[in-house]
Amino acid sequence: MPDNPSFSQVSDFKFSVGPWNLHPGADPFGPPVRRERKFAEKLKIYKDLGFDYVQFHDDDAVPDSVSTAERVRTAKRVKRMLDDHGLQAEFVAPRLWEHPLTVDGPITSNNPKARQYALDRGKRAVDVARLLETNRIVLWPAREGTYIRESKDAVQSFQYMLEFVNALLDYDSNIRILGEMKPNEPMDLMYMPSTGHFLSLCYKTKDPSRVGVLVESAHCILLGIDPSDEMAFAIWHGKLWGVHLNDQDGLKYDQDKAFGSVNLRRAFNTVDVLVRHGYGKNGEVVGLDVKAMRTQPFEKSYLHLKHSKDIFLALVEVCHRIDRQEWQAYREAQDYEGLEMFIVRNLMGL
Ligand code: 3MF
Ligand code: MG
Repeated sequence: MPDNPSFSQVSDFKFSVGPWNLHPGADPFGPPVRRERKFAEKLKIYKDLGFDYVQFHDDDAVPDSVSTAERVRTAKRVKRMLDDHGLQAEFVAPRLWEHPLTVDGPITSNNPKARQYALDRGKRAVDVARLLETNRIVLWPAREGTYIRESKDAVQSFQYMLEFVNALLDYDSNIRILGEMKPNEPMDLMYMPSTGHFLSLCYKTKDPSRVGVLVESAHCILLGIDPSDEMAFAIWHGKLWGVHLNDQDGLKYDQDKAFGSVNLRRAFNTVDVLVRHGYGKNGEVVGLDVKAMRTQPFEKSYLHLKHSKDIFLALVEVCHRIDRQEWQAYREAQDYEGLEMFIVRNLMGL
């Protein structure tokens, strides 16, 4: 069957990763086991592996230790390094979870000083984004929830989140804000656990056309829902502006495993929804948020990036090759046992 022209082609897909995706392997129970690579070494690996974009937290580009006077110069140096490697910045995300003022979630904190910190940090991220020449700001509200329910007023907290987004929209009329929602970790319960929650906030902002979402596979799995459905929901709103692809073995801690490595069929459905809806044709990037296993030696601790990208592209091929007429016939006959075997056969290459 000929390719459907509205489908994304392999060439429509541009890939990104963040500096934290090449990491020394520390986890909450043990120290680093590998050397930290220099930023330039990371950029070279990204380029060699065929990535086009880099994801940033504000301090990945401009560390907190850099003085205000030096910020612009530092960010410009990072931009030049990107240029030198033929890479672009995909987004900048304000790091809103490490400073002492963020312990109780700075945006929804009861402490006005913490809320002011969130705003200042958000604006700093926008400044960095401008210098890196991207207009995408990702908001992962790491601690915007509660340790105990009685500690905050939930209605007031939603209002604080709306005011935060509005303040950033006001600060720069060019930026777009992509909410990356997650149901838990580091908090027990988040105020906006799902894409749907953030989308409903988006329509209350002063400029909904500049607010959308980034959907991460693992976050959906932690929520007990299917990533492809969550992406479909955002696509239906015209608001799937970013993805973080990875995999996750059930309702555990956030694992950031290589894309497709746990559940290939779930990964296929994810790729299929992106391919069928032309993801990437309007500049959307295929972001990975994956981590190397702690057992990997330094020399091989980039393979999770390569493998995730290879699996994604192999699944794009399956999407193009699979017999859509046969698929449709199973649907029409309501022969779902047959459809299931058809999908599994295609995934096994049989
Ligand atoms: C948390 C995440 C983060 C965010 C990143 C950008 C390390 O579960 O997925 O990745 O994606 O901070 O907002
Ligand atoms: Mg992520």
